[in-house]
Amino acid sequence: MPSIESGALSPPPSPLILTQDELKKIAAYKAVESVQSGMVLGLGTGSTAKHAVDRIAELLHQGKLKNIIGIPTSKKTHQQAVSLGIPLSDLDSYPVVDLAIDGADEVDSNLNLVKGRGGSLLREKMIESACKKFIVIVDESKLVAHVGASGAMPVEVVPFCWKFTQNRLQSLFDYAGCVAKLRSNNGTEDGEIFVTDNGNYIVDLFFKKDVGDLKTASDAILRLAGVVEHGMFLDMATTVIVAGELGITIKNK
Ligand code: ABF
Repeated sequence: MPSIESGALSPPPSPLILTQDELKKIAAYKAVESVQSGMVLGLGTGSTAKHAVDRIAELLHQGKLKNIIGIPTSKKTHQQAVSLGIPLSDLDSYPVVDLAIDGADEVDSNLNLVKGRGGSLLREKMIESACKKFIVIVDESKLVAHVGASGAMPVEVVPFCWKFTQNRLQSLFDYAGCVAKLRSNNGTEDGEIFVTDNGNYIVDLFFKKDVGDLKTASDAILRLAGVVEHGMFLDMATTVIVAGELGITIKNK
């Protein structure tokens, strides 16, 4: 069972309502307190992880952190880190990552995650599965009872005969009323197809009913030829930091 710590925000809760972005920043800054000089760091993607990357750069420039190597989880984060002067490398050179800090789309009480609505799930999963410690940072809107029960479950697929793969994915979860949709840049069916950093497409799965055991669902998706990876991150997060109006909650695996 995950253990839970709670703490007041600093400064303590006030009548001021914090914006969602302020909550994301609070979670991100809390996570960066775990970064130590000399670490190889997985740098996450998304609006929450962006705050963590900014903060790491700030501490580097202040001389409070030294000899950090960042491994970015997307081209966008790569650009951000380069612009901030964070030294970068990759998994080929550093196959063991000390710590990754990244956001998520959904988090359940067992610290299982849905990620990839931002489109970077493959690099995120490669880097975060190579980590000794993986801290997930979210605002409280990301907490769910069951991952995959609401919103898209992204699956990265090769472009070759993507409709075939999409149909097979939908059939796989027929029992859960699955609707599989190719992701486009503007969210419409006839919009330009969204292409990942790896040149692949994303099929988003929407379930009307419970998919059942997540590990079984994960294995079934990964067995389909044409699938590259999916956005279920099961048993990977070691810590989840949740920022809410009443304070920070830290859940440890
Ligand atoms: C990444 O960014 C993703 O895996 C997830 O899809 C998304 C979360 O975005 P945000 O922090 O902007 O809500 O972490």
